[in-house]
Amino acid sequence: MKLYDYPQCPFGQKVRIVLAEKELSYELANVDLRRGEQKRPEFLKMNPFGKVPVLIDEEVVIYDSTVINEYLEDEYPHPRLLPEDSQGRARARSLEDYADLAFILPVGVLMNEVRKPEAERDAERMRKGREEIERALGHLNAQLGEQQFLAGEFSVADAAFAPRMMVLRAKAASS
Ligand SMILES: N[C@@H](CCC(=O)N[C@@H](CS)C(=O)NCC(=O)O)C(=O)O
Repeated sequence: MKLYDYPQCPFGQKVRIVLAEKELSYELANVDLRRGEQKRPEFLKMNPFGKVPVLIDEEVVIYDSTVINEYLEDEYPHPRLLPEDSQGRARARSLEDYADLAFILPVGVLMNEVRKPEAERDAERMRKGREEIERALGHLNAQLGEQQFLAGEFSVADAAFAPRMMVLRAKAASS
């Protein structure tokens, strides 16, 4: 297998967690997003949206982290990263979607601002970002309750939250 990715991309990280959990070996091809390599014609042939990650498994080309993780689950079911029952599967998938849209994106917005020199930061954007992250963390805590994982055993939902959660923890520890 070959994974086209960019090291800091949280969506690629989601896929790499799943590949690691399933102990699958793969070749990593770094796509330099800063140089626009994702918009080159050769790359657009694999993903018309011009985004990483993209996975190639023999003749199969798959883009979008959620679709890639579904493919890996279908093709390499051990260990299982989705619950067996449809209710549990729906829960894991919904929480993975929530991680992508309501958590990964605002953390990215906040990180972009924090990277800038203090005088250039957009205070309003940071405030909104923090608010959205807090809302997402509140939802996450309510969903977790006393459980260690979001949908029974470790699943694609936990894999989706983990990368940005680690960035937030590192940021909190250093500030
Ligand atoms: N829904 C996609 C989102 C992928 C995505 O947004 N990738 C970003 C990097 S983290 C990207 O390739 N951006 C380049 C661009 O938009 O030009 C997924 O889950 O794979």
